[in-house]
Amino acid sequence: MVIENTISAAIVGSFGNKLLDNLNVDVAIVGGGPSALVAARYLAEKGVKTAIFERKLAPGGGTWGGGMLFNEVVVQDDALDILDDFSITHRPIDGAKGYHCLDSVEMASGLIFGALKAGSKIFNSVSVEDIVFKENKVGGLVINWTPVERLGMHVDPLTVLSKCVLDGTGHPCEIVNMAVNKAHIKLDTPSGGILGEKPMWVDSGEASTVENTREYFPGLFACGMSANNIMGGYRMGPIFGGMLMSGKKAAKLIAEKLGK
Ligand code: 48F
Repeated sequence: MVIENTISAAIVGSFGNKLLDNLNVDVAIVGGGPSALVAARYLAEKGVKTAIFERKLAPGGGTWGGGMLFNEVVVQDDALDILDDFSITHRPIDGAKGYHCLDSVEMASGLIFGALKAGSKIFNSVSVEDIVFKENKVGGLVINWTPVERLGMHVDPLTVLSKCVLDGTGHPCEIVNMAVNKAHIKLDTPSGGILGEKPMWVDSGEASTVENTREYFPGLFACGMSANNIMGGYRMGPIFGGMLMSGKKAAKLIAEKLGK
């Protein structure tokens, strides 16, 4: 085979095998933001078969841009152990005891690298356009290429089956929205629906992001800003400890559910 063909065959074959191997996973995670990447790493480390489906070309979600494109973020003491697990550098902020600054590009790339190295797979440029809903349970995802979605092409999707789905789609909580609007499920929330994110209150939002990370319907979990939107928590801006701790909590709850 000539080299051009060898390279193309290697890419197509390798990707084909990766996708085939992940058409049936333990946990299908939607979105590759910070909370999802942390969850993926700790799940994979426990031997849970985990794949992330991320709409954009680059996973990392809202991490890259820091605060208003100044590429630094802040993390509080409570989440430093997670940064250390990922070997991400942090330094204390003078005059703000308990808070640390870090480079947002190192954080995004470190979280992605850590999730992959632990054994999770990431499918980027893939949009989740629907859920699989069978026998009153969320059983997987309906996926398509993001360019197909963006161009509005009339192309049927493929499906990924999973024991659990984790909604890590950030502010819009897209997957839980689909479940509520299309499958007409009642969530485990005070109203049975999505309460809607409140404006900014940093410390309240940080705490509630972790509290609100849980299972909202059999087989359907939410983490990060998605969880906060579902339960009507406050937003918190470029402080990321809550996102990291939310991901770790999601991994623990899901692993327990799966008996791992
Ligand atoms: O929003 P995002 O970064 O998720 P997060 O883990 O973190 C929130 C913080 O970045 C920040 C914050 C910190 O204080 O408030 O906002 O909650 O990442 C969500 C990812 O999900 C992808 C989206 O492209 C982004 O990278 N995503 C959203 N909907 C879909 C999706 C979908 N339907 N299919 C695939 N990916």
